[in-house]
Amino acid sequence: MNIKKTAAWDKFTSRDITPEAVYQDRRRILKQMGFIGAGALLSSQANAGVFDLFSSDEEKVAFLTKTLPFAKQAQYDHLLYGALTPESKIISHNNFYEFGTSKTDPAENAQELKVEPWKLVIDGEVDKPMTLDYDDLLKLFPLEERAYNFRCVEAWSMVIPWVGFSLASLLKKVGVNSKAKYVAFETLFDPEQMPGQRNRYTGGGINYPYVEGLTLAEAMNDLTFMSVGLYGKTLPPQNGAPIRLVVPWKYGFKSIKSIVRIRLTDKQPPTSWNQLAANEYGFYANVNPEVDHPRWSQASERRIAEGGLFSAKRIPTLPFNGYGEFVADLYKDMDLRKFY
Ligand SMILES: Nc1nc2c(c(=O)[nH]1)N[C@H]1C(S)=C(S)[C@@H](COP(=O)(O)O)O[C@H]1N2
Ligand SMILES: [Mo]
Repeated sequence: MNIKKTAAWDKFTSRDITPEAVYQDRRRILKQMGFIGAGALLSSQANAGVFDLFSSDEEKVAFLTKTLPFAKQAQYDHLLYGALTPESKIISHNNFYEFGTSKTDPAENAQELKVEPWKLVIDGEVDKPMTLDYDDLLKLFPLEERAYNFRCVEAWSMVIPWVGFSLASLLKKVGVNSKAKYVAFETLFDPEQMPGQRNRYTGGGINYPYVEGLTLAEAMNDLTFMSVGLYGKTLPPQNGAPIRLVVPWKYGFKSIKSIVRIRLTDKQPPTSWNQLAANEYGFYANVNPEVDHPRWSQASERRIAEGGLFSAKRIPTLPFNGYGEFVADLYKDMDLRKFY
């Protein structure tokens, strides 16, 4: 291996290189090192080898992402409870079952996810169906930074500074018609790139593609965010590149990654975790300390900070994950035990 450590990632941190150039250069380097193409090592060994080039997660992410321009949006910052989770934790402790079911699998297995070209189709009950390409995702809307509390249904949590735009701005652009009542989302289906989609055991039993959904009112709420980045750079593959949903008052599984389709419908769409275990994961999945998961309490959460999961402190979980003043009204006539 005669590539110097610094050379491998330095060239990717500059603002003005295109993502395609980054991707091609990354492929070239991986190829030179024998990780892809004829004679490549088995993929798990190959991935371990790629990461031997880097001495930290920050170096890995610099290799994979580019800086984004954005305006800071502090409107919801007073609702954060706790400091930002370090970037190194956000990009190394992930749920992305398409790349394996353990928390470290996505960071190891997702690095070759090809995000350009990308197509995001928005269709169904809309006036002007649209297909956005990779550049559109980053350029069609002014980008904002929004830091949100993020809580997984497994009772760990983080505070994540996302970069993106509100889903409402996208829905306004396509023009939602009067038949639309729900919004359905779909992740890329590509078993060649996503080992978890090749058989039901490696993919955690999910019937792929991963799908999610919101009511139209939830989708139009200003908090509902389309993220194209975090910590000021494009999303690393393991966090759902090139574009993912973030719904901060709901359990993390609603925040679907690597989206290829957004469809407006008149019927409540199926959702992946609900299909897998309807008694454990509802359609609404609002963070609620008073409704326990059948197998564990939701009253508190382990907040991931510097030390990672093992030294994470337990803190109380807040109704709607702290965002009640902006969303509780959406559910005022609902029994939240029934509509969990
Ligand atoms: N396509 C897809 N989206 C997904 C998942 C997944 O496995 N596949 N996991 C969900 C779960 S359970 C959580 S907690 C969040 C994790 O996001 P993060 O890895 O960026 O923290 O992504 C959600 N979105
Ligand atoms: Mo989750």
